[in-house]
Amino acid sequence: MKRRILLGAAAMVAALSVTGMAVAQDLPPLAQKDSYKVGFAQSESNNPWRIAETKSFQDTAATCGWDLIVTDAGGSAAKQVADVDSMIAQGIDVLFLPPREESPLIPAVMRAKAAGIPTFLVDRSVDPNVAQAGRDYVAFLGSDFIDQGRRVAEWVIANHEGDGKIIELEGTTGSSPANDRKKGFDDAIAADSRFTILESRSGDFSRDEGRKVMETLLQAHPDVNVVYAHNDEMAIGAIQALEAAGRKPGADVLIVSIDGTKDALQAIIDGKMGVTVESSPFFGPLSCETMKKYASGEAIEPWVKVEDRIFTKENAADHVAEAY
Ligand code: GYE
Repeated sequence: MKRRILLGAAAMVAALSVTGMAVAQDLPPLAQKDSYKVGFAQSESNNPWRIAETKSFQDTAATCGWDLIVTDAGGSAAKQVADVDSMIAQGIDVLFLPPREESPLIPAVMRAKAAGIPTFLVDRSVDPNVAQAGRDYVAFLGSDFIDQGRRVAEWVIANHEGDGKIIELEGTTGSSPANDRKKGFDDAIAADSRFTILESRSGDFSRDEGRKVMETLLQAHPDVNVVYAHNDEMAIGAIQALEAAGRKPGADVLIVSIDGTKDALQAIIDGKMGVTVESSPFFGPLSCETMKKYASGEAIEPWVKVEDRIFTKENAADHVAEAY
């Protein structure tokens, strides 16, 4: 790990020291055309968030002049790498990639660059010590996951009375949102001595895994009274496990999470969940806009940040109809 950090830093210094602009000039250019062969290499389709994201790309294709190839890696980083290789072989002009995990997808990013294909990371990022926006790929389009975790923690601190005994359900191990949502939450909650994290374990961002992990952790920690899930699907799985064990989510256990799915907003309306900080899956229009700017020669920020709302009992009913 240390060695990789050093190598990454050395490479960056070398690139910068040639001329101030060398980093940006390293990227493959994109011609201005009426239509583009575009690849979107989805990581999995086992939850409403991923399905909404894929649909957003498909809905954008016609208006943005995309001849769109979509693949589904079915939850395997190795398959996602192979999917990108196959897109490169098919001669795509542009790649949109949500890297399932931070490190395993880096070779795919590097091969796309070597093939002269500009790559935009969408919704998840890669290890910044190894691959960098503005040098190895154009930009990361997505949310501030550390901030999302911090906002959940701040909401819990402000709204939970008495001591908090927390179970944390982490997202996919090695994914940027799991790493950062953990960091943001854990650092912020540590500032209030009322709270203890009893245990933190991965539920792979999936409802079913979330339910199973919650079942197991509930046996070990019956005193839990707060569940922080890194996404709504795992929060819903946790609610199912708690109810099956005779607990009352919303009354004796506070459930908090991230995303803003229809089921989560409904759980807030039903009083079973306290808060979900938004993480939008609707990347199609932003991807189109950013790609067109890049093709026209405009400078692209390394991080095209998405602003997230927050959903609680104050506003969940206003948004549930349009949610996915
Ligand atoms: O929160 C989760 C999905 O990468 C931001 O991945 C995304 C996350 C999202 O599976 O539900």
